[in-house]
Amino acid sequence: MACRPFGEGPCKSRGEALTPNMLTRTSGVLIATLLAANCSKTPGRAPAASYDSKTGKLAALSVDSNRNGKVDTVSHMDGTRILRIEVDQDENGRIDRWDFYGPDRKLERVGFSRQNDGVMDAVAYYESEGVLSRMEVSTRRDGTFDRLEHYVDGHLTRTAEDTDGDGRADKWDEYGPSASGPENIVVSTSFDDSKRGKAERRFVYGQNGAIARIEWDRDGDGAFTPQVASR
Ligand SMILES: [Ca+2]
Ligand SMILES: [Ca+2]
Ligand SMILES: [Ca+2]
Ligand SMILES: [Ca+2]
Repeated sequence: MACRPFGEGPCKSRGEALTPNMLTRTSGVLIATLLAANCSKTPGRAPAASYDSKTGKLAALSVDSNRNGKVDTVSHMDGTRILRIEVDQDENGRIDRWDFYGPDRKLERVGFSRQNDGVMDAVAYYESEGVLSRMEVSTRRDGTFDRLEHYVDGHLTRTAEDTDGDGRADKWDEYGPSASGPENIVVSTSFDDSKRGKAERRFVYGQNGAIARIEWDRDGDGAFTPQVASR
């Protein structure tokens, strides 16, 4: 599936994102499973291998990782190199997760089907082993990724969203530390109401989540000024 990125704009939502647990779960367990299954001496439990008819190289390994007689994990291979691992964890016949590996054999990104229907609607990118740096979400589940989430040290820091599907971000949320818990909370939301390519209106929130003030950048210089109350 191709990711169609969109312009992010100057600022930076709130996500029904995947759980942190889900996000940081890398495929180490899977690889271990594959290797273990590969080395298994038990008849009937070895992974089924298929080979490229032209090159003769290993092309795929099908594994029944929980040994219930049903294949739940398919590793697509180029010989000994893993290209992609597809997992159908609940064994409903539709893939829940795709692990993509780069040429350096490192996990590059993980695709998720958040509704578990075989449609990849979120893709997580990792900067190093298991550390989430970015998430792309297709909120309409149509193959277009219209929401970006940025993470620092596993914490959501900002998002950009294309709410009207024109290919450009028009809504940004900034996140900051919470006084009451480890997860960041949204501190401001900016809107590009006039579709000029940068935010012009901004809600700034207090720690209780309520709007503390409204700010404007009507001239587009990047500097926001508080709305003056009219009377
Ligand atoms: Ca199984
Ligand atoms: Ca499934
Ligand atoms: Ca837009
Ligand atoms: Ca301004």
